[in-house]
Amino acid sequence: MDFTSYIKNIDPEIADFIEKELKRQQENLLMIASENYADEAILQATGSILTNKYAEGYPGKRFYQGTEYYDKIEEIAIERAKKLFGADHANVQPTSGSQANQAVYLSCLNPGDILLGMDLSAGGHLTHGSSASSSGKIYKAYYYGVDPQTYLIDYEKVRQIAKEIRPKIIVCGASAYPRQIDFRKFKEIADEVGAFLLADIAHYAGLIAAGIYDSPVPYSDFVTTTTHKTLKGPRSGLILCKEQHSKKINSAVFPGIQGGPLMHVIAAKAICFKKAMSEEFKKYQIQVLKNARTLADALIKLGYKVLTGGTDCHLILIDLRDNNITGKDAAIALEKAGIVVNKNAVPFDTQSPFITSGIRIGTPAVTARGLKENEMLLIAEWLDAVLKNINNETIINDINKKVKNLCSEYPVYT
Ligand code: DSN
Repeated sequence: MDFTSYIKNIDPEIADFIEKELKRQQENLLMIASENYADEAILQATGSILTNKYAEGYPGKRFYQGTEYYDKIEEIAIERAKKLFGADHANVQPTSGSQANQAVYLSCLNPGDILLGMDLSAGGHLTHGSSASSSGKIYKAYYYGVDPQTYLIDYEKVRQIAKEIRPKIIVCGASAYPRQIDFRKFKEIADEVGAFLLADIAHYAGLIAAGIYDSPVPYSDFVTTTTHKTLKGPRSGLILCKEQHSKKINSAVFPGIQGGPLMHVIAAKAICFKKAMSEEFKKYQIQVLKNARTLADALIKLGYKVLTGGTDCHLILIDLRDNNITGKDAAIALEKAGIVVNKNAVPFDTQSPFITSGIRIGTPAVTARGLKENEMLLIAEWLDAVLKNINNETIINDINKKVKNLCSEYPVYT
């Protein structure tokens, strides 16, 4: 696929970096759990002439003339999102998961209201009330975590905290939690304390769309997601909600926190939702899960501490404290070998977020390029060899050659 022919003539410097990045994506095993390869049709829509126009407002009620086709595109995206997830209402304008969450808070909270979210260090997200984020600055945030023995969410503890602090909203969903979240239980707890329930499914959306991870849609007031992780669409966000919240959600997104919607990205989201309804997408998600489970089992056999003993989704978390390696050193060594993961805090981590004691590994992107269980066993061996020899250049270079060979057998963006 041609990504740079026009750019080269105008800005060879940027074209060169795009070409280099393309090569990086082709020649490495991308195993950051939140990343994926967007299909060519998605890339074409995001690079299309739809970027040229303002369309503030919503279909049928815009602030600019000339939006006839934009209305159609946004209507299609909305209908597909509703159908895909079985939701009453969809707002397809948020430009990211973070903005989707901000809009939900704006729609139903006042500054100083109480929010209960999952602790960042236990696997939650910055926008679930972290003091570094506006969600923790504007609202009064409290946190629940995981059980220190099982690393699973302790729902009784969540209930206890909720009863003590009486939140106006409970946020469930995570960036680094490998197990099924019991959304029904969260709903029970939210009802007991009269709180709204927001489920942030940014990581799990693709698996949910495919029906292999339980959906929070029936239980939640609001569901937010990104569209570029397991969902394999463009870099963007989405809000789903119950009908009674639809008006407030729309005005919280625009004019609440955003101006003109990125209509080229909304077109790409429409394509993404269409693809996510296909049998092929379901097969892909099943393979993502099989691959993550195969990798987890293989790493456990090799002696690694895979938190919770496995996974119900596309990601696994490894606690490296027993291996005497920090997450940072592990991620740097693995990248040299061509296996790109991210350092990740593990629950109750004693290292700083820049160092961490763990790594997070995801299978969406490697599955998208066609890798299956046998390749996961190879990757587990290579991970082990690198982590046991993080300062041995010869071994790391040798693994890198093997990684490049494997990637050439499963090409992307040819
Ligand atoms: N940055 C995303 C992730 O890696 O999980 C969350 O926003």
